[in-house]
Amino acid sequence: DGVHKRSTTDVVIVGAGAAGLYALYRLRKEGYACRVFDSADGVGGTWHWNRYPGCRVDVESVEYNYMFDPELDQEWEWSERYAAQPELLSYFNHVADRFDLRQDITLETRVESAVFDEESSSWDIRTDRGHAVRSRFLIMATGFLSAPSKPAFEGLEDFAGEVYHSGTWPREEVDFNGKRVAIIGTGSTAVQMTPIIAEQAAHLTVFQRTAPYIIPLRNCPMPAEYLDRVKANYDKWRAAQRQHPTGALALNFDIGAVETRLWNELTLEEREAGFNVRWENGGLALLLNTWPDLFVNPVANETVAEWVREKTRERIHDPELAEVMMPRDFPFGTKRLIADSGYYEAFARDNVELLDAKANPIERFSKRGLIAGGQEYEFDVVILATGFDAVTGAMLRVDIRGRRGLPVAEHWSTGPRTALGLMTAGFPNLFFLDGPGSPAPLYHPILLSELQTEWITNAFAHMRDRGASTIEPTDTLEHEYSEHLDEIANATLFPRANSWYMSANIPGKPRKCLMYLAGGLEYRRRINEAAAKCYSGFLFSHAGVKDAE
Ligand code: NA7
Repeated sequence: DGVHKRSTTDVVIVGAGAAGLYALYRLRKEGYACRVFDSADGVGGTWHWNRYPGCRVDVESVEYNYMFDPELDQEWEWSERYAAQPELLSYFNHVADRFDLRQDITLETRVESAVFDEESSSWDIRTDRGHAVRSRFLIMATGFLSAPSKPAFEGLEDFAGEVYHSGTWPREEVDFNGKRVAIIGTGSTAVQMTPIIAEQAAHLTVFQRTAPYIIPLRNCPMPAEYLDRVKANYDKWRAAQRQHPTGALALNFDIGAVETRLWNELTLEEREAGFNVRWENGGLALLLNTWPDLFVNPVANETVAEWVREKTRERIHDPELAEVMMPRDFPFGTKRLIADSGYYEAFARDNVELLDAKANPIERFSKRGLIAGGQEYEFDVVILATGFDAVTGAMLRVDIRGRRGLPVAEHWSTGPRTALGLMTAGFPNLFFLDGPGSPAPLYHPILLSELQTEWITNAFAHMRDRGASTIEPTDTLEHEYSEHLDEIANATLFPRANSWYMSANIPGKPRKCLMYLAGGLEYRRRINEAAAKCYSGFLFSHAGVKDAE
C-alpha cells in the first residue's frame, strides 16, 4: 500500500546496469542514501535482457569491465577473449554481491514519473508498484540500448506463430528445432544469433534491408598465459585505456599500440599493414583504435570500406549473394561496425537464406508468416532483431518534469540537448549517465559512467561545502554545447548514415546526432574544466534562491 512505500532519500538512480551499479557504489561510499530502481528481475541491464543465442561483447573481456577496483580486476577470471552474455551477467551479479549493493536496489519496479518540486528543491518519484520517493537527486542510468524498437508491422497480432524481440528475450530457452524461423534485421544482434539458430532451425530466413560492414570477431577461449600477462600489467593497460579517445584499445595486449598518425601521413604499405593487423586481430579495432581521421576523411574511409568488401567477398560462397550482402549504402563505421562469428559462412548451409528486404520490403505479417515483395513466406517463429530507440528511448519512457512542470519530452521535442552530456537546463539535480551528448557509445560506456559519476560526486561535494540545494546548467551552456556537438558531427561522415547514432532508425524521431564525437579525452577535458572553473555554466540555488545567470 502507498503509505508504506512513501520515503525520502538523497539519490534515486534509475537502472541497475553497469552505470547504475557503479553510481550506487560510489555515492553510497560518500555517505549519500541511495535507492536504485530497475524494471528487470535482476541486475546487469543490457546483459540481463539480451539473452538471445550468441549474445556476447565485442570489446575484449579484459577491457570491457569496471576499472575502479584493481582487486576486482585481479580476482575475476574471464573464460573467453570476448565474454558471452551469461558470463557478463555473472560479472555484474558478482559486483552487486561483492560491494553489497543489493540492499539498496528494488527490482521488478519501473519508475513511471519524476516531478521536480520547486518548493522543496527535490524530485518526487513514483513507480508502478506504488512507491512515492522524495529524493534530492535523480540519476538516469537507463542505458543507451535498452528500449526495444518494434516496427509497427501491420497484421502482427494476426500472426499465429511465436514472435520475439532480441532485447526482451525470454528466460526459458527458445526451441527452434524443426521450426521455420525468420530474423528481421542484420545489425550486431542478428549477426550474432544467425549462425547459432542456423544450426537448430529447420529453415532460417534473414531479412536484410541494409547490408552492414562485418569483420571477424575471432573469439577464443581465454589463453591462461594471456590473462596472466594482462593481469600482471593491468595498471599499464588501464592507463593506456584512459589515455585513448575511445577508452578501448581493442587490440591484443601484445600489439596494443595506439594509432595517432593521420591517413595522409602514411605510406600505402603502412596503411595496408595497419588494416591487416586490425583485420587479423579481430574485434572492433578498425572502429575503436583506428586512424584518427577515418571518420572525417572520405578517401581514407572509402579505402578501408573497399578493403573490407574485398575480404567479405572471399567469405561468401555465392557471388550473386555476395553482391546483395556487400556493404555500400553508407561510409565504413558510420553505422555500428559488426564483429561476427561465422555469419557469412552460415549462408552456405542449405537451410539458410538471405532475403533482400530492400528490393522486397516487408509489407505486413499474415496469419502464417510475412508478406514481402508481394510474396508470402511461412514461419513458425519470427525474431525482431530490429534494434532500439537508442540513448533517449528509455529515458523518455519516464514522465520527467522539471521546473514549471515542463516535460523533458517537450524540452527535447527537436532532439535531446544537454550541457556536457550530464544535465539539461530547467531540470535541477537531474543527471544522465551514458546519456545524450556524452561520447558513449563510441567511448567505453563503463569507463564513461565511472568518469561521469566522479564528476557528479565532486559536484555534490561542492554543493555540500557551499550549502547549495540545487545545481542546474544555464541555457547558454546547453545551447553552446548542443551547437558544438552538431558542428562536430557535421564535420564527420556520420550524418551520411541512417543509424541509431543519428536517431535515424526510428520513424518520427527528430534527426540529431546523439553522441559527442570529439572523443572521450576531449570530453573529459571539458567536464573537468567546467568543474575546475567553479562549475562555470552551472547555477546553484541556496534554499530556493537561484544564482543569477
Ligand atoms: P541495430 O544495429 O539497430 O539493427 C537493427 C536492424 O534491424 C537493422 O539491420 C535494420 O535495418 C533492421 N530493421 C529495423 N527495422 C526494420 C524494418 N522495418 N524492416 C526491415 N529491417 C528493419 O540493432 P541491433 O540490436 O542489431 O544492435 C544494436 C546495438 O547493440 C549495436 O549497434 C551494438 O552497439 C550492440 P536498417 O539498417 O535500418 O536498414
